[in-house]
Amino acid sequence: MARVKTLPKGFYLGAATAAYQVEGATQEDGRGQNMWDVYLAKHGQYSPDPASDFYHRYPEDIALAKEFGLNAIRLSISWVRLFPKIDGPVNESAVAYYHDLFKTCLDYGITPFVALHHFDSPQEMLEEGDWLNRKNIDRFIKYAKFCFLTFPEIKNWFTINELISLASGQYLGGQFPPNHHFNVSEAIQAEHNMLVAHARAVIAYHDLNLPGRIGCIHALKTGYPNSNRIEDIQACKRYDAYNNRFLLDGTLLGEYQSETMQLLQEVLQANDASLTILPEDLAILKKAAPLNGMFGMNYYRSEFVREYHGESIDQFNSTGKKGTSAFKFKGVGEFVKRPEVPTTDWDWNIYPRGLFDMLMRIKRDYPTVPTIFLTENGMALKEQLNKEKIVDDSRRIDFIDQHLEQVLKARQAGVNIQGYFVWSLQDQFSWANGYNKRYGLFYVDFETQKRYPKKSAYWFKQLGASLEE
Ligand code: BGP
Repeated sequence: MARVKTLPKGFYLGAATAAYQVEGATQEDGRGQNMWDVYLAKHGQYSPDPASDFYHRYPEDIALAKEFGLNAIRLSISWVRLFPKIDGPVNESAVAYYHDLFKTCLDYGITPFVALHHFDSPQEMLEEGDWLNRKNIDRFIKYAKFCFLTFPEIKNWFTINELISLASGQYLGGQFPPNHHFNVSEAIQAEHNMLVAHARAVIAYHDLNLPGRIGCIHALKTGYPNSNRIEDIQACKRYDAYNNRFLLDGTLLGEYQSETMQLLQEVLQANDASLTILPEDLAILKKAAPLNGMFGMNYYRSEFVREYHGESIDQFNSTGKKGTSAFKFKGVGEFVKRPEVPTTDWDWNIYPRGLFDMLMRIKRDYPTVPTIFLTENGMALKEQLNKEKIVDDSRRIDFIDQHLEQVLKARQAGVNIQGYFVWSLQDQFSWANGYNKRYGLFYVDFETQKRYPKKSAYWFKQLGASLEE
């Protein structure tokens, strides 16, 4: 029995998507190639086409969102659809496509929150070092300004989605192109450069004086020391500095606090790594921080951390075979599974309290934080339609319910959080896992592309109705 039955007035109840994970149509209408197109074609774990065929079926998906109680949606723009050559002319058919997508949302009274970059750098950008090359920051700003001016109907912009997951996927775990393993200099440099790119886009948006707001999205995970041992407490602080604090400082304070840098130095030293911060970077971060009009937080899980000084290992569970993952980061710490904490089939801890703790920590340590949105939260399941063409995803309902409860608790404790976006709207493929890791409110039969509302969609409909009472 769900505990959350009503939502506060004015609350955004949404669902999230990412262009590459839903659109498909990677070869249509003059679209260029992004780094995933090339990587997946070479390694062939799965095909990005047809994905959820959102490129053609968005009218149906947006209508379903409306019918099932949502009043907001997260979308992203595919950079290579808009600019097939990174320094080339705009693709007008992509402009028309996104105008129509946004109009469809607005006509239904569904507010679109749009990200400029959701893990999908153009291949040309990757070939020139992706975020490690500052020339690409200039290109991103050009692309961002184009979007701000071309799509004035969008009033809620996000710059970059999950800087940490992108940097770690590319340069630590190696599940994302260019598939480097524990290159700590690259990972932390990419994070810093993306923070600068975010800050420059925020300043550019502000300078254009448009009637909307902008922010970035961080994937935050609360770290808990696995024991009271001082070594585990210190390991947890280093993990937190790498995963959360460096990014929160850079975005919300516009400066890296000395304790953050001290902890990060320990991470760098243990890995013979280095980080270059230019003086002008700091000025940019400082200027942008108060101009953030909102803050997106993605939350899925928390971690229990034990000290670790051996060689780094990321054993990645991409198949949903429980208990097959391990993460050990030299000089930082290793993740420990705790018998009392349930996990998903992909070994992600289910720990709603971590969401509350992170929201309270942000309120305490970053009191100037603008309006917060929980921009992603959800549970992956392996699912099939039953004979009645229903998916009983009660476990997902329970997961979302427990997390929403923590959001409402945090609001009562004074956290300014104004919306919840479930990951994901419809089933879509997962970057490093493929098509069998489903998160959607709507089941997608990838053969026929037919949509089927899951039990969770009906529950969402009731929640959505409570907003109108
Ligand atoms: C976030 C991404 C999403 C999505 C989600 C689930 O990191 O922003 O794009 O994929 O996590 O992750 P996964 O697909 O790895 O299960």
